[in-house]
Amino acid sequence: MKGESWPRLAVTLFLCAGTALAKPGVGASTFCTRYPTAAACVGGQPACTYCHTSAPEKNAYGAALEAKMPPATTAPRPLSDGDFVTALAIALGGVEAADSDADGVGNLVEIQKGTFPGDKKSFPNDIPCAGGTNPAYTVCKYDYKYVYRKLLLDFCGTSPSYDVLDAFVKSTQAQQVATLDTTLDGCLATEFWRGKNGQLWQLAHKKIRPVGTLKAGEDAAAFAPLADYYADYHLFAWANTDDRDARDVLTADFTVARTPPPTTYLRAPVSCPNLTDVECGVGHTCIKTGTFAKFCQPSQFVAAAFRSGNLTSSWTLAYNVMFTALPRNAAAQAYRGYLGLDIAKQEGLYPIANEPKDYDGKGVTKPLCQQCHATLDPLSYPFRNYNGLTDDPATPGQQALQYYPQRIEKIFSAEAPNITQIPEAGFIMGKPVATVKEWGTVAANSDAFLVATVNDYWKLLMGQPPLPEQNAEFVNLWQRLKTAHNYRVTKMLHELIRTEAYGAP
Ligand SMILES: [Ca+2]
Ligand SMILES: [Ca+2]
Repeated sequence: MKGESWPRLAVTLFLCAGTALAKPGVGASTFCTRYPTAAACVGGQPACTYCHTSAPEKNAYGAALEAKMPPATTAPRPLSDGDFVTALAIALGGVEAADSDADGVGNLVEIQKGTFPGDKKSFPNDIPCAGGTNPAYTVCKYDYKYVYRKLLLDFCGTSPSYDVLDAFVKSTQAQQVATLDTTLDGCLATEFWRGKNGQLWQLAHKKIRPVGTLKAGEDAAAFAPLADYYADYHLFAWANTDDRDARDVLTADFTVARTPPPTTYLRAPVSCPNLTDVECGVGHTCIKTGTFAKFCQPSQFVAAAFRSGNLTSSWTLAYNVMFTALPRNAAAQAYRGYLGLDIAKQEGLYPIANEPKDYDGKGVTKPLCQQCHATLDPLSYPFRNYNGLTDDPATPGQQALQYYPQRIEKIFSAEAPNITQIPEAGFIMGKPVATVKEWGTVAANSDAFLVATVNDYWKLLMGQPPLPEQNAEFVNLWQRLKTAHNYRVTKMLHELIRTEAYGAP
């Protein structure tokens, strides 16, 4: 693979325009310590817009908080982190009863129901079942017939015949409940749901970001076959079907093969010295690369000891690392795709003290950049040895898409004076991690992963993110995905179809 032959992508730096918050991370964490089940805090932290219009201008809620902070005359600015936390905690309590944006609903109620206390156009809309009759369904109440039709449409892509629906309606409620469960299980095994380009693959698109003109392997592009992202879809589908752990998508050190229809996903052997292409599964070849053993999955060149699911897939390294020294895009895209935290939108900021260091000389210590890069750069450090497409001049064509120790020293040392000082240890969500494998484990075990996972399905099945009045059911679902179902998505889906949000027309 010749690095020079592909177009260089400009390094994307996150320019957090106009942010002059005094204490972005500290403020958000103080808020979430006080309101841990608020919609703005489940799995993440409130964005700057919670208190600001365009920073430093505050919205009505932010202004109300500021008025409760000790005046600058008695408490000179900037406050220390400790003083700020203490003062903000008092201020938060002091404005809970007020209705700062004058939309008729108090701040505390808005915080708990997931609407914005600083935006008068955002308020809870949970008028219970007012009027409205639909002759075909029992409106505003869980309706088994409605659920049966919706479930078949959502998970099987079909509608029931008149006779089938009639038989369902005439069965007892206990039978209807059982029919819904068996129907769901049947649908989850269909090509519509789990097959190539099926619903599950649609869910994965935003995480994987496929580019057909760069595809290798099955359905390879004629122009520039860089890597086979079907491997990423296979692992995602594996982790989200049958009795498997959804966290595998971020932590697996194995690869997954897809059978011909009826589609199942099989764990492929890590190395396959004696396997044939056929035994490796459809669309997969048993290959040997460089000094490593043979691998079953096409184009997965990272050695198993350094693999962490789709974080380190060939496609991730080809497309998100590409030619960059410090792979910020790889870290940011994983953070956004799998945890729902978009640093460019100032989500998931956990600034680390004395960061960023700007090892690669990109100017990220400038005030406008510093705030986001204090989170993003430490988030990216563990990826420093994962090589994209850049050649090591000493071994041209040998080091693409691999974990390559001393990668910065060997390939990028001329890019900036301090660049070789980039550490491999970094931070994710404020927690120190030594490697990408640790990064993946912390990410997969986080509330953010649970929230993002359930939110994906919720949006697919309900057509939009949870409404304020649905927040309680939503929180229950993602919390139980961990506590009751040990990360089995199939079990979560059986609960999801029981919710009022899904079953009330
Ligand atoms: Ca209000
Ligand atoms: Ca409001």
